[in-house]
Amino acid sequence: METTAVSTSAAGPDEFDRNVPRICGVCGDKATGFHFNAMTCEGCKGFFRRSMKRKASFTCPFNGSCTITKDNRRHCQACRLKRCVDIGMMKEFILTDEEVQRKKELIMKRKEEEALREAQRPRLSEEQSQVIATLVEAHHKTYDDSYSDFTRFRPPVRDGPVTRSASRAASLHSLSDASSDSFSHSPGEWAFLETQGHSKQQNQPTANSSRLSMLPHLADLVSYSIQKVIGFAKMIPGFRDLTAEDQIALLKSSAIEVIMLRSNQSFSLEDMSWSCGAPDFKYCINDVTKAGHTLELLEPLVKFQVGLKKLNLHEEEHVLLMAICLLSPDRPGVQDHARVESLQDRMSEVLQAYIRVHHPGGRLLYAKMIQKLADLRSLNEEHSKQYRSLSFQPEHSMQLTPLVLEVFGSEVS
Ligand code: VDX
Repeated sequence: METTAVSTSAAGPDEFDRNVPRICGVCGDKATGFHFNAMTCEGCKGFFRRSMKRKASFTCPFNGSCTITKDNRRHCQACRLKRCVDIGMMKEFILTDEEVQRKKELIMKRKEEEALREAQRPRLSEEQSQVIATLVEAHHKTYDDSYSDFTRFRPPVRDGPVTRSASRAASLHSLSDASSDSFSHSPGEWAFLETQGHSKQQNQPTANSSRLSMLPHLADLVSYSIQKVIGFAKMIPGFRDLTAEDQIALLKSSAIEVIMLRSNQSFSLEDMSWSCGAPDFKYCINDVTKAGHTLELLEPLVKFQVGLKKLNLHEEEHVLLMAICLLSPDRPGVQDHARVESLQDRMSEVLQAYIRVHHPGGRLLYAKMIQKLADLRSLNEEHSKQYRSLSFQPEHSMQLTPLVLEVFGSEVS
């Protein structure tokens, strides 16, 4: 016998979309789907199939017009079957035993394939997941999104435009004459700041601008951040097992990089600045020049922040990147290079596995993140240069904190 092999009981994709009440069209019981072309319950589905297979013929003991309900559906087979046909059930939709068998096999095969796919899906090992959980927790414990501690820093002071002397104060060339605004000297690379539109008066070093009005606040922010970075580092699996000397070498050389990385969390693409809650704690490039830094650092620093922000890192990736940065074996002063390298390698593997498993479309992400580490090296280099000029000037270095002086200082322990 030729029967159409159509899936009747398995729900087709559109079956649940069809706006049909899930009530059996034969008896009114709860329906389980379309069976042999009509929405029915399991009972009426079975009844129809059995009746067709047996080629049964029933006669109604009453007058051939019984109303079939859930409770009386067994009473009159003739009217129940008539109702089946009336609502569209068709024997052509019944599968032969062979077809039933083939269909079962097909379902089994699909299930097995799915199980295989599931088993082959790349996964993070228990240990790798643990590393991530530890780092995320470490970061939460050391990065306060409310920035409420910032009120304890020396307050930010934003007055007047940056004058030539303020910029020059930060540069090595002006060591001996940080506050004399002499035009007869070589103008230097910052001369463009005063080419047009600046009145003589604006170019006069005001007490505040030559004093770098933002330095106290930003020095405190950075000092506070160094403490947090140290706290984070201590929670990186394996970090505490390094010698104290290596821990210090890693922290001293990477602190500014990790600060630049973590600060991305407060960086906003909309206003191209770091926004830390209160309006007072929003830092733009101009504010940082008032802490003695120049565009030679700040322009690439902001570019870096923009690029990093656009990677849209998951928090897991963000914390792994900070850990990888901190665990760079090639930092000056590191003794046990091999040990640091193996810790870093472990983090890199976790990061790559994480991206593979959890970051859709992250095929190139790892490479882009590693490029960010390279960018950080050159930002570090430029910061060190500018920090040196700053720290050579007692009137500015006195505004720093002991921790900043120690960490950014050139002394070796
Ligand atoms: O995200 O040479 C994070 C916590 C918050 C805020 C924050 C922002 C970082 C910024 C914005 C954090 C201001 C200018 C900073 C920049 C990172 C580096 C840069 C501090 C710190 C300065 C070039 C650093 C100068 C330091 C010094 C004056 C000592 O932790």
